[in-house]
Amino acid sequence: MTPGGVEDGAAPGGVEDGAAGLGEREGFRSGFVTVVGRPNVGKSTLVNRMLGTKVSITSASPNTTRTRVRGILEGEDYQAVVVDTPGIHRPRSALGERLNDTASAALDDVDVCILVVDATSPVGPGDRFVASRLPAGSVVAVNKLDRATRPQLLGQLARAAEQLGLERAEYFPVSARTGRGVAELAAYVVGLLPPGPRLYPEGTVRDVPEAFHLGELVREQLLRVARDELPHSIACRVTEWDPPYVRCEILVERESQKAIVVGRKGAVLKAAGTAARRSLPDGTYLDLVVKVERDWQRRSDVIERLGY
Ligand SMILES: Nc1nc2c(ncn2[C@@H]2O[C@H](COP(=O)(O)OP(=O)(O)OP(=O)(O)O)[C@@H](O)[C@H]2O)c(=O)[nH]1
Ligand SMILES: [Mg+2]
Repeated sequence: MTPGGVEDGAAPGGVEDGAAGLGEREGFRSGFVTVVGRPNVGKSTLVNRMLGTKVSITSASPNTTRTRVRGILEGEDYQAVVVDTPGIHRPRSALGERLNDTASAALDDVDVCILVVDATSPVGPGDRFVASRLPAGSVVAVNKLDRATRPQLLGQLARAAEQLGLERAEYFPVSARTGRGVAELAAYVVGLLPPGPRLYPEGTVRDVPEAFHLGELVREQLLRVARDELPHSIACRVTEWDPPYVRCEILVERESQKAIVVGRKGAVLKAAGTAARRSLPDGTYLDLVVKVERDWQRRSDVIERLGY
């Protein structure tokens, strides 16, 4: 059996059904909240924090997120589809170009944009480039508040307001890591949603195919041990989804990288498998297979096959 929908193509249930479709009350509001910014500013950590659960993987290296990842934030009278996106950057490979295209496309159809900037590093050309593509009324989250001193934070808020060139923007200091300020940000964003129907059945947490999500969890574990260029070279793809048997391929670009990912006596691979299995039903057999796919980052056919 091949994994159902490795591609991110599943239409949200009931969108076509219109306002009556999923039993929402009068005055219901809904829409898309897209989170954008440079790599590594904490977009995925923030999305997870807003949703109270992990929908998107995070790591200390840039360009971790490679696809649009949708999580659903809901209350009695609203449903927000919170969309995590790849960090927008100066691309150096076909993969990098794909990530930028994905992030840009996510800006086409949004109700609210959250631009995330890092409180601990200066607002720079990368932030301004992203900001220049955002609609008026976007929301700026100045993240990593836990690591910034008060003067640093105040300086960053002033610089963001002055340099990002965003009209009618609101600024929120937050720490995605500790959660500080995130409830206020989420409440503000929910208040901006237009009237609209429920977009997903009540209780939906994320719109990411299970097989793809599992591959991501495996990759997240491997990113913890990866250094230098290796994070960019790792890709994970579930090639068989036949519970309790699940097979996940791990691609790297060179033999030397394979040795790192496998680890001494298979220790790294084993630890990654154990951690990833925690999110699978008991008794699942997770088969991890490492393969060398030379320079896959530069090959659009492989990028396509990986679902990026
Ligand atoms: N101290 C601190 N670190 C944070 C905070 N938010 C995120 N981080 C760290 O910043 C790093 C990047 O976080 P991600 O959420 O993966 O960043 P991202 O913007 O999604 O990155 P890409 O997907 O690569 O574009 C990780 O090491 C996070 O733990 C925060 O509020 N405080
Ligand atoms: Mg991310």
